[in-house]
Amino acid sequence: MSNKDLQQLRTQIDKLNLQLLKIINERGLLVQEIGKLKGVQGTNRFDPVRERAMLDLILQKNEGPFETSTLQHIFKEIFKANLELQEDDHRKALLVSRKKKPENTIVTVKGEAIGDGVQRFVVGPCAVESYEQVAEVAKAVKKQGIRLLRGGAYKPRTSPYDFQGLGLEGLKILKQVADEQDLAVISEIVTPGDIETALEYVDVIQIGARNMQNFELLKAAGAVNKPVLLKRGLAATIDEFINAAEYIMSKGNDQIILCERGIRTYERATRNTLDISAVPILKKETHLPVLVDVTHSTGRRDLLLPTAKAALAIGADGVMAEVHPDPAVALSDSAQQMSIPQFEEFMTKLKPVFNLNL
Ligand SMILES: [Mn+2]
Repeated sequence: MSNKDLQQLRTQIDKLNLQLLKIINERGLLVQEIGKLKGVQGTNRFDPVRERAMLDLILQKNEGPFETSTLQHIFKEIFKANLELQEDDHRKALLVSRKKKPENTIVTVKGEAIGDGVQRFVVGPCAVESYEQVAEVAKAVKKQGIRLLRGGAYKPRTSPYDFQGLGLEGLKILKQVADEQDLAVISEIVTPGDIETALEYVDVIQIGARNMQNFELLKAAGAVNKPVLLKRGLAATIDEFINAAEYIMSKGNDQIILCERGIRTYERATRNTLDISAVPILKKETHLPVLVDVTHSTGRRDLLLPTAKAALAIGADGVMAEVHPDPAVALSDSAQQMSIPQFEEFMTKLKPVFNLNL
């Protein structure tokens, strides 16, 4: 074979490479279109039956010189790349993603700009039990320069026989105390039907861990003009958490605060396992503020301070913790709520370490 022949053959190869390139990209475009259709229909992007049929067709039509198994391997790689292309496209499209909006979302609640770089605290009792109880905690919260008061009026409990919360009466108490002390109220709502009523009483609607994938509730919260604090589900992946936030934002409400609250693992030393690395991942993947709930992630009073330090050090926009005037008699979460003196000590130990602007 002369050098000239070799050159000619190589030119032909180059031509074929360009044709392959064009065909592979054309295929990619078609697959993206299919992905959009599937997105609308809500069907799974990966369809193994369809993939098997495509591989069988290659087997039928292969005339060589390549072995069918070799070709099937090459095609399998093409299929994989195409599937990834669909998923990239899908992620790009998420409204909560950094890809969609590179700058941080700041959620302003009664003048408190959550996500502006200053780390904040959300503190209050687990459950609203009485006016006196909430008022006492609120005073201690305000004394620390904190303006975000939490409290549960509707309590989704593990057992139906446990205290279920005061309901609307609880929201009224929170609102009264917050008005008296000029604080903002964050409280959980558990049914879509209660959202309208809650607007009158709360400054932030909380969607709790057990309801993170209650899609009707997410959609209802997405349809109102009120900030939403969304907690990560107890067995939810970060991707599922992000998609839950997307449910809210897809309905028009972009005032969303995410809250990591621990996930269920095999570890029993803590009530849940605080997934601390979720914080920078969520900050990277989304433009939303991220809080860490140290009370429910640990379930242990002795771990509140070290986990709060970890949360602030890793870049959380705030820390959520529960405080009760007399934790021993609390109707819920008595093992992990701080007493008021314990809370004061907690804040005293955090203030010199972090720039909390308090
Ligand atoms: Mn609690």
